[in-house]
Amino acid sequence: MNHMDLADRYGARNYHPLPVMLVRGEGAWVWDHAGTRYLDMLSAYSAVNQGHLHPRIVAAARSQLDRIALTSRAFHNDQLGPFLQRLAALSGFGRVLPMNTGAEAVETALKAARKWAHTVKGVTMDRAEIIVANGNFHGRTTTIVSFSTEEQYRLGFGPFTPGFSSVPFGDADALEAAITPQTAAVLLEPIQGEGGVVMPPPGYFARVRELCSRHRVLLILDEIQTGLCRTGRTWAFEHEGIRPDGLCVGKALGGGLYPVSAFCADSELMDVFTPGDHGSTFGGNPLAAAIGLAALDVLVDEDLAKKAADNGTWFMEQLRGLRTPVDVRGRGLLIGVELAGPARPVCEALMARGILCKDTHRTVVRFAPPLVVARADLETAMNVIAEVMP
Ligand code: IF1
Repeated sequence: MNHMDLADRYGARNYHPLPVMLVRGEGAWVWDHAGTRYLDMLSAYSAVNQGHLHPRIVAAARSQLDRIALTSRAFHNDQLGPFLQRLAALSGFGRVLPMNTGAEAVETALKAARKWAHTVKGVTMDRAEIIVANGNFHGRTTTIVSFSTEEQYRLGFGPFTPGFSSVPFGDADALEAAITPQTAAVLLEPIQGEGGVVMPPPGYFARVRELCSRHRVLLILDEIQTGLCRTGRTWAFEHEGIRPDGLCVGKALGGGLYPVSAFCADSELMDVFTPGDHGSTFGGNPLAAAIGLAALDVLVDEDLAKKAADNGTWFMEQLRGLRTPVDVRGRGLLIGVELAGPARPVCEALMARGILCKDTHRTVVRFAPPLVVARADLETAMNVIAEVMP
C-alpha cells in the first residue's frame, strides 16, 4: 500500500483531502512525491505565514533541540520568559497564557471570561453567558462546537455546554439586545474565515467595542487565523481602530513548524487564574517558546504585514477584474472568491495547474498564501487563475 492508502486504511476518515501528497516545502512552494511543484495558497489555513521551513525559525528549533524540548510547567525553563515578553509587547497586552492549539487558546479565553464574570463582575456563580456570532469558527472541542451554528460540526456530539447565545455577525443592534446582566463576554473573529471570509460592516467593531465598554462586557477577539500580519496589519483589530480586552492567537505563532497558541489579556482579566486553575502538558514548553519567539521576530523583521497589505491589494484588484467571481472579499492576503457554483472543482483545476487552495462553505475559494510570497509568483498564479475562472 502507498502512503496515501495507508492513511486511508488506518486513519479516521475526518478529512477529504485533495489527491496530492506533499513531501517538501520551502517558502511559498511545496512539492508532491512525484516532484511536482505547487504554489501553496492555503498556508495550512494561515499557519504558515512566514513560509515553509523559514531558515531563522528552523535554526531556532534546531538550536533548542540541542538543549531541552519539554520540561512541563512544574519547573521553569529559560525560553518561556523572552517569548511571553515578546508576545505581550506585540499584542499590547500585559500578560500571556501559552497553550498549543487554537482551540485551547479559545477555551482559555472562555474560562478566563467566565471566572472574571463570577469573581470580578459579580455574576451569580455558573450563570455567566458569552455571546458569539452566527457563522463562527473557533475550533472543534465540544464546548466550542456547542456554540457553532454549523450543523455538521455539532451533529451527534451533544449534549452541549450551556451559557452561549449567538447573534448575526455584523448586526450591532442584535448584539446589544442579547446583552444581559449575566453577560461575561462577546467572542468574535474580526473576519469570519471558515464562514467564507465574511467581512464586518464598516463601523461594526467600533459599535461592539462601545457596547461592551458601556455594559462592562469583555470583548474577546479570536485572531488565530486573522492575526500575525495575515490581513496587512499585525492584528486585524487594528483596521477597526479598537482594542479588545482579550486576544486569542495561534496558527502562525508556531512559525509553520509546531503548535503554539496563547491567550493575551491585561492583568485585571488574566489574574483570575491562580496556580493550578488551568494549564497543559505542552503549553509554554521551551521548544515552542524558542520557535514562537523566532516566528514573531520574522514577522516583524521582514515586515510581513506590509508585504501582505501590498500584495493583497494588488491580488484582490486582479481578482476583481475577472468575470467569473460573484464576489471577491478579504483583507491583506486573506481572500475569499465567491463563485456561482461549487468551489471544489475549481480548486481541483487549479491544483492540476500547480496552485493549491481550499474551498470553504461550498462556493468560496480561499486564497491565503504565505506572506513571504513573491509578487512575481502571485503574477504567475494570477495568469493561471484567470485561465481557470476567467
Ligand atoms: C480544521 C476551518 C479554518 C480558526 C479560528 C480557532 C481555530 C481555527 C478562527 C482552532 C482553526 C482550522 C481548523 C482546521 C481547518 C481550519 C479552518 F476550516 F476549520 F475553519 F482555518 F477556517 N479559531 N481553523 O480558524 O485552531 O485548534 O485548529 O489550532 O479543523 O479542519 P486549532
